[in-house]
Amino acid sequence: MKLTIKSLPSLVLIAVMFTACNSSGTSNGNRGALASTAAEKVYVAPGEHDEYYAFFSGGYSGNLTVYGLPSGRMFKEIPVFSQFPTNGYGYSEETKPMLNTSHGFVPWDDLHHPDISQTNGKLDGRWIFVNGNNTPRIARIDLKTFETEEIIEVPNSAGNHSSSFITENTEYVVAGTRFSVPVPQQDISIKEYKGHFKGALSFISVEPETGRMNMKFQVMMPGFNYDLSHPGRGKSHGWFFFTTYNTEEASTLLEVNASQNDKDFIAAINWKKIEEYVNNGGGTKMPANYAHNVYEHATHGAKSTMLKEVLTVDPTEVPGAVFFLPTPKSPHGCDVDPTGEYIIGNGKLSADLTVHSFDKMIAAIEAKKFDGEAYGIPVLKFEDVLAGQVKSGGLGPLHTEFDGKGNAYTTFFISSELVKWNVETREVIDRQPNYYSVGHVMIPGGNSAAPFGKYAVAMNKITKDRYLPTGPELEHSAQLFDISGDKMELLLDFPTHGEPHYAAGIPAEILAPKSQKIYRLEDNKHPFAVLNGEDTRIERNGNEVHVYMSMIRSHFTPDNIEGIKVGDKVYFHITNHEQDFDVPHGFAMIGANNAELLIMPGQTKTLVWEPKQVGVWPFYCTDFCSALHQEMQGYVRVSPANSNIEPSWSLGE
Ligand code: K7E
Ligand code: CUA
Repeated sequence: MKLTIKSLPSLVLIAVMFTACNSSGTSNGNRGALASTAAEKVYVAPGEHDEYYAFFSGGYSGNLTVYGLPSGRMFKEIPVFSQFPTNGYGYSEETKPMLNTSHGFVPWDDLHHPDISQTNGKLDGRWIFVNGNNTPRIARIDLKTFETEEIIEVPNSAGNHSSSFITENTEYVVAGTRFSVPVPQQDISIKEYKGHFKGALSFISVEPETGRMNMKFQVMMPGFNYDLSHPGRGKSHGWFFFTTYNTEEASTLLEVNASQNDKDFIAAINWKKIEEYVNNGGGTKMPANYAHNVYEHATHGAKSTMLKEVLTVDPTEVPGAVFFLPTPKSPHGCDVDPTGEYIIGNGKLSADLTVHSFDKMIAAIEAKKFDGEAYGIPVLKFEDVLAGQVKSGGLGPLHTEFDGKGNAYTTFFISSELVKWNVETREVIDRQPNYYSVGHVMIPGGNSAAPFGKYAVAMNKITKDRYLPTGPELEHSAQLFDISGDKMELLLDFPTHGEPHYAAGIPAEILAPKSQKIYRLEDNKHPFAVLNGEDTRIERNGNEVHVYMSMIRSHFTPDNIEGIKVGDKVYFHITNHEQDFDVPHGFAMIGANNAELLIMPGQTKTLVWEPKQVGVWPFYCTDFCSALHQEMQGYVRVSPANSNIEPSWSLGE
């Protein structure tokens, strides 16, 4: 079927009708979920552990959620770009700097693509990188502590979507702009978009020991939309591939105007070549303003630094570094197979999948077989780089993942299905319906040279009748498939939180043994920590009051505080003296305008409270920590602003 813009709405309608009336359990997939073998395959007996961790992006929740596979049980939500009252992230004084940006404090984002660090193309399980789309940021989460350790803002970027994918030795985490913008930002008419806006592709280096990120360089590309990206690997290591759409450079009604060209491009970037160029002094430093926020486990606190300069590279100045591969038709996913030979472009408006060959691309470049240029960047000929097409018979292809056994799995949003095909022969092997309208699919290690091809998880956009109704909105649904055989078998539906776009999975045996149990008190370098009895105190400095407090089962030291006045700004610096796994304490203060705190064993955290009313006000522990948890409480006496009562504290008097 030829897909035109005019026919698209009716296709969407047909697809919706198809999926909506296909819910009566008549398909293979649905029966599979009811079969007892499927139940056995996902049953993790009480006390047993799952085989894989799966990290799901939270989309507009701004956070990352952690699940077990195959059970589909949710283990944790890791706050990244969003304030999280559950543990005080983004509310405590220590973590507020993590959410600082050039736009000020931005306590949420739209998180799409987790990617786990790699060594030699294999998952090493040290860190997971994620992108914030809205206020362009990349975050690094430590997989020993499951805490966000670092966030770097991406200047000259907007809708940071072709992010945050890493190279095979985690040399770089790469972030591409979805929306092109004026660079530097300026006050010009939107009608001047064409030719005047730029698309920045950022290469953020990762320090091998610590994981620290540094904005190494930005390639300033033409003003297209850069949608997704993946690294080369194996023989294509050193290259990075980005899908583009809106090569028309339309600035209004993109739904129509950005769908005019029969082909858009995959941009192939030889980052090794550009790295060499900048290491030899190439590139142009330009003024910029972007935040770099780093959390230190030693001090249990974050610092935000504003950076003022970024190194930009004009791709036409580095011959042989950037090429365009014509790809039909507004491609979304850009996926590289585990061998590094095939680059798959999924044209959202094309029924066929485009499979490019890395070898053919190199041969065409060496033979200088170009088909013109775009803004000085050579365009290769479609036929010269094409390995072949998958006549999929599906509609609206989005994303592809690999099982490491020569098969690819592509999601189709419109026809709502997962299609398995052979990477070499490009023949379709199997197709299974999704309920409904699938976005990404994830196979643990699927974006690496060595995937674990046992399970695939489809992440669906529409849940509809799959769960009990919960008002107008339902949580999105994930579907777990067993992909160990020729045919995929649907095993399980489970709800996910926020809007998962991509996910990343890793065998539990890689992460679990390294998981940190406590923070050692003797390593606590927090400047306001209370490490022994003498440190407990209250200091007044004008209307700022610092309370140095500790907690252990089942009391606070101190538990009674006097001499606080209306109009004071009270900083509770609280150190958890427990050294036992899984024994946090909470701290909640009546009338606090921020959050409570959840403080891990050995950690110090600070909550600010500004009392507004005279009286005696209680605080308490929010985490049921012992049989005497309900006794874990205290009082603060608040006197009038003009009172002379000196600060004092007590315990057990
Ligand atoms: Cu297709 Cu942001 Cu990767 Cu959503 S994206 S589905
Ligand atoms: Cu400490 Cu409850």
